Amino acid sequence: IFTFKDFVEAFAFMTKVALIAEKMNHHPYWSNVYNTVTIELSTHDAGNIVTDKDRVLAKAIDALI
Ligand code: H2B
Repeated sequence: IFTFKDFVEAFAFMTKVALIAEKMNHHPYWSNVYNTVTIELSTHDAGNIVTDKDRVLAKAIDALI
């Protein structure tokens, strides 16, 4: 769960994550309410388990913070 100052900051973060996700062809299950972004990472192709793809994406997301 990531919390930001306001919606603009939260959505700017989501935009950055979206570009990384698309580049990786690995897309998060997430939600946004105002200044909060909730992300749950799993690999659907592998039956919704956590794989190295999720770990790599998680690290890339954390590096944005
Ligand atoms: N994202 C996630 N989180 N898991 C996947 O298994 C996955 C994905 N597979 N993005 C990709 C797209 C696949 O469905 C497409 C067809 O490449």
